[in-house]
Amino acid sequence: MSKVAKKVNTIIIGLGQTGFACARYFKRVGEPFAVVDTRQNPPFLHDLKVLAPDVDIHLGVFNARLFRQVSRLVISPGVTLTEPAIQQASAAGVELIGDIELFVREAKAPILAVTGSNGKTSVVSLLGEMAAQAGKKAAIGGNIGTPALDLLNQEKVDFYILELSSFQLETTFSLQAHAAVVLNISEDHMDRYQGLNHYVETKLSIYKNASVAVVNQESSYSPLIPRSQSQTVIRYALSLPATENDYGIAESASGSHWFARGGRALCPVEVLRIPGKHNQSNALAALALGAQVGLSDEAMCAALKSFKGLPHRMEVVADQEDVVWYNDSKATNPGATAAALSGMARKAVLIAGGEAKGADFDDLKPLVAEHTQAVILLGKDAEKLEASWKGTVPLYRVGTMREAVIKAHAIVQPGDCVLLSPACASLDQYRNFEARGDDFSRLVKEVLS
Ligand code: UMA
Ligand code: ADP
Repeated sequence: MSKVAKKVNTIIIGLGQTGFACARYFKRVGEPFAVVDTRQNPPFLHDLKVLAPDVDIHLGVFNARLFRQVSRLVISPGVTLTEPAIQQASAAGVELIGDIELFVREAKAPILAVTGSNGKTSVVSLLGEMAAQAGKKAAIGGNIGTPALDLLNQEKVDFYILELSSFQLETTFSLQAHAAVVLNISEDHMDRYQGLNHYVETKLSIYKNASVAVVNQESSYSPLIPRSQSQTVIRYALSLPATENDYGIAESASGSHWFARGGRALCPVEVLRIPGKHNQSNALAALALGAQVGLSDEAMCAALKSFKGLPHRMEVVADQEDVVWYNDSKATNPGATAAALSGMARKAVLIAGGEAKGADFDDLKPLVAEHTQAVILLGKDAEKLEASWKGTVPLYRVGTMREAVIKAHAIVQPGDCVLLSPACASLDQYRNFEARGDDFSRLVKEVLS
């Protein structure tokens, strides 16, 4: 069937979490819509039929003729805009937007918007904890897992905290964040972009029309940010703040290190329980953003102290016989694995590999040489990692996570650690990064028992 009903002006593309949230939204506002998905049995098919029994659902290859019959396509982030049928519709004047665009057109409370190649969920969660400590109601969503449109159902929201992926930013045009940050940019999703510049440009679009741009001074993208006269810029870095508005780290006379805004010391760095310099950088970003919505320094520091970190991000899953086992399954790109290795006081037996998403692993080579005693490689693109890291430390190839954990147990030395930080996506062997991390944690417990 390549026709939509006459009254339908909107097609939702993709029936995952985003598509189904869009369907609920359109149902609520009384806007007729149709849904398409390339899979024969997409995740929310049954739920959609319950929600809207009469809605047109088109499954199978995308159809340009169908797309040209409406005035807008609402596209899920996992669907690439370069799909020929989508491009043909766009050329014919059909509007291409995403769920975040729909959200920002409706949202009434200020928005804190967070993107970056790594650290988004950590910063957004830390901000959520800061809001809770300050007694404010923050509604948190986006790429973190709760579709943004669902946040519109919440009442008495003081502000929104949105985690935004580059995929979501591609289809967002009206965002006017109260404050926005790009935490860092390193190669990711290179299978979807024409090159790093295209990816960087997409990430930086979060700053467009933001009242306050929070900028990581240590990131190489910062000179590229488009400047606007009316925008306030607040910078942060892991060094002494350069101006009174900037955030950084100061050293006291006694040699202790403090998170600081300008000349004002906020709290000792050591209160932060999440490990590594990258998490100190995340804490500074959260402090800078939180202050923009009026959170007090006291509440924000209390949150830095109470935040325990998130599963699958440098999570200690065992500490036995002087060997620490870390689950960093969320390290799905080389930048995250670089942060894990740089912050490591112990030598690591690194378990890495999976789906490379077009990434280049050569930059990790010096860190592998310096911080690991051996590397165990698995997954679809293991060969690519092996080629990049040859000549550093012993590299072992295995087929499964079970073999990886058994091998790690056999070779790790007391005083060292075992680090699952794959630098790759999990989808070649697992449903998602959580399933990979859970499998690792379970196997570690089994092997150590
Ligand atoms: N689909 C097609 N054709 C395609 C691709 C997908 O029809 O070519 C369909 C699939 O069959 C499926 C639906 O689209 O039915 C899935 O849509 P989706 O892949 O956009 O995923 P959602 O379930 O809508 O989840 C999305 C985000 N997923 C992606 O960006 C890939 C989730 O981020 C996000 O939490 C959710 O919206 C709510 O906002 C996940 C993610 O992996 C965690 N993000 C990437 C990352 O963090 O690296 C960007
Ligand atoms: P995201 O939501 O952007 O994927 P997460 O907070 O979930 O970010 O962390 C993903 C991975 O990146 C984890 O391995 C984590 O240890 C690492 N990470 C967190 N913050 C940073 C950062 N600022 N720089 C580099 N890596 C980071």
